[in-house]
Amino acid sequence: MNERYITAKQEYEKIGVDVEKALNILKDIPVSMHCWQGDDVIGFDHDGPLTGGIQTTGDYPGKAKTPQELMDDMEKAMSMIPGAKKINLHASYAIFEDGEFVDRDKIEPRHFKKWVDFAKKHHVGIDFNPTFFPHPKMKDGLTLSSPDEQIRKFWIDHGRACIRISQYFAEETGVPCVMNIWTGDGFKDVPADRMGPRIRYKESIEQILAEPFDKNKVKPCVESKVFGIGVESYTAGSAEFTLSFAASHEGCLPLMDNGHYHPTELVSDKIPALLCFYPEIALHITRGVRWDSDHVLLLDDETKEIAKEIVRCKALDRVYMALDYFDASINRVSAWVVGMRSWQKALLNALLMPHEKLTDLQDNARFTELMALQEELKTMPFGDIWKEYCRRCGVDGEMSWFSEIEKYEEEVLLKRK
Ligand code: RNT
Ligand code: ZN
Repeated sequence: MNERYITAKQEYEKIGVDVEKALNILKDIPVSMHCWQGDDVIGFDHDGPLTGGIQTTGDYPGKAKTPQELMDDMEKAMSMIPGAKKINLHASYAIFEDGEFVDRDKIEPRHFKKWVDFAKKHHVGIDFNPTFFPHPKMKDGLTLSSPDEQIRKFWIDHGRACIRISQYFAEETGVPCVMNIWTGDGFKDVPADRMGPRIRYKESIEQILAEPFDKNKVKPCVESKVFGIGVESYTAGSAEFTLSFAASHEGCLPLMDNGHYHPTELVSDKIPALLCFYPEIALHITRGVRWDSDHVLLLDDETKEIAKEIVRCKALDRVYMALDYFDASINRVSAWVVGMRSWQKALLNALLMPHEKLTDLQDNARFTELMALQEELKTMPFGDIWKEYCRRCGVDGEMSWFSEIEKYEEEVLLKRK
């Protein structure tokens, strides 16, 4: 333990914060790292391009093109990130061997066996996502809400296959699998019927959830969205739709992606509202710049505020946290490391606050002191605690991890075809 940590710890003790307790809590909070940052959301079951209202921009060299490359890159990133982790997969990352190929409605647990081996090697759980985008069976931009019954059936079967795979992940890893349903279904221009697609979407999700599963092992979620690229006027899975769906279907969680709201809406404020009603909720943590741009997560004000709400609400065991962004313009391994470390910092910052004292000031209407104390907290010696936390987790607490990235880029990424 270094001098600076000891002094910083004393500073926090003066305001009533137990630093050791904070560090112990933090290291066990599982944060789900999304595999799709590593290959620009392409996957292994088709040749791109990415469609469905989402887009990556940039052409940085060295992206992972095979399962082995993706796993190598994730492993490299994970070695520089402190704290407990999960990995987050999409169905499009199924691994086919010996020339086999099956379409998404027919995928099986065995197509993910290598991912299970990878998860076991790193002692992490797996979260999962059916992939309702880039695929010929997306008809006129619609999947689960399509008016074409055959199309809907294909995607319902895909969802059901994903429930079975999610259960397999949970059983193999011993960690519950959060299975998130997101579709970009919607229209570019003013629709004639806004309710029809939503009724069909509702019934399709119900049919997916009719697949038998153990509610303690599989945690299905529905993720909302405002709009996508080329789908600007209407999204079937709007905020009201998904919240109402989750509220009326036991065992289904709402998933909030903070890039999926109007620019002045804040997910930090929505978290405590939802926690009043739902036993568990899920998050996609991202950084939207002017729109749902999915920039790499940074330690900005809203990121800190989201973490604060989870901690303040004593909901660390009720909120499933996953990162969701994809930047193709910078080193992709560094993108993971920076984003995951930023979220760890946000959680640490939240854990290093005297929440009871702050709440007491609010409840006693001592708003002048509340404001003053909240401002003081911003200049506490946070960095010294962060460095000690990283040291204990066996990762670099300063920036020398970046030379590892440069070395990996030179020796591995730039040598890829
Ligand atoms: C898209 C959603 C969705 C995807 C991932 C790849 O806007 O955020 O969660 O980013 O499933
Ligand atoms: Zn998302």
